[in-house]
Amino acid sequence: MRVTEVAARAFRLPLHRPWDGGVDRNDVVVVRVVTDSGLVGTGFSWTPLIGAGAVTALVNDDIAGAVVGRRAHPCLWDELRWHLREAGTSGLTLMALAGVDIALWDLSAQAARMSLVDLVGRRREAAPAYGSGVNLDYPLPDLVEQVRGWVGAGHEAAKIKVGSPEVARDVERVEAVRRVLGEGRVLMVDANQRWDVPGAARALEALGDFSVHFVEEPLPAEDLEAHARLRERTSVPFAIGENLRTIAEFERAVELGVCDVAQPNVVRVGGITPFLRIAESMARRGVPVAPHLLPELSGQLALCLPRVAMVEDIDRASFAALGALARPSGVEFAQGRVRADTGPGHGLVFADTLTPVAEASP
Ligand code: SMN
Ligand code: MG
Repeated sequence: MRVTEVAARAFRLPLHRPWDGGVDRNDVVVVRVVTDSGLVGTGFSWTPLIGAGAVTALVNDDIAGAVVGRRAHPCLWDELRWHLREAGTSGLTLMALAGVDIALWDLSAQAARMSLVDLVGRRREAAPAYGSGVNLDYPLPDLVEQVRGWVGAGHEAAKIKVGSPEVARDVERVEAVRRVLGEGRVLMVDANQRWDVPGAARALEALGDFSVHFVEEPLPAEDLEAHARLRERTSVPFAIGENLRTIAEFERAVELGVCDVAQPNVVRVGGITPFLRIAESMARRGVPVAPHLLPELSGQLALCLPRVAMVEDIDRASFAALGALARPSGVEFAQGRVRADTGPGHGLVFADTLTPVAEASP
């Protein structure tokens, strides 16, 4: 099976309620990889706000030519990363590579008449999930209502945003959410890199009464040394990784003792191929993996990982919730678990009615 065509197109997915920081949409770059067998693989890249045009151009201008004529197989990954090296070995390059890699995995699974989960290697029928929202700017009643909704949907764990200008505001919100969750459910907080070391130490101490299961991204993601300094000042476990890109970065974080839960994002690390390598490496080091966002693909990968933590059920921002899919993906969150029954490939079929980024108002 050889590749005859690779084409990327960017589409705009407006959010139901904007995320703070002016994020009113997610963009998805859909990558079609056509083969001489008649099979067509679908991949995607994704970004909340920045980079869809650049990713589309990288795929169409710089990756397609290196893939057409080749055997359609994800083992092309290392070669393609080398091919792209002059544009950088991280960031946008990996986001573009992800679109092609996911399509090549989709093709391999379709060719084997298997689901992606079964091709990668299903280790479990279901994985734990948690309710999650981008809610730092929500008034307290909205936050409480959101978390009540997750509990109502059967979630046993929830993650909310912290990092308010005043620690007292975070304390009030975490206290209110702990009350909704009761003692028995798991509560996690995500600071999205908003603190420095003293600020994080102060806030985490102030949250000490609420049994916080982990704090996510307490500090600027690239400053792993600062995480090591914070490690000396708090016993709250750290979940990091949504802004790490390479396996070397994940391994260094573990070496420094600052990665208790690893959260690679399958698009940001460059696709399923590097995602699985990172997951294997983390498992060897005893670190569970909680795939970041992208629930319809993360939910499938979680069923295959050697050591899985939890999958994020992001509030009203799955591809399905954003109206991006032509039919149900087969990935379902219910009663605090995620399951997948996708049919051949990864089962994601993007709707043909989406608004192209080029035609959307800025
Ligand atoms: C997050 C990051 C990017 C987009 C949406 C949400 C957040 C999370 O940090 O981990 O849920
Ligand atoms: Mg996060």
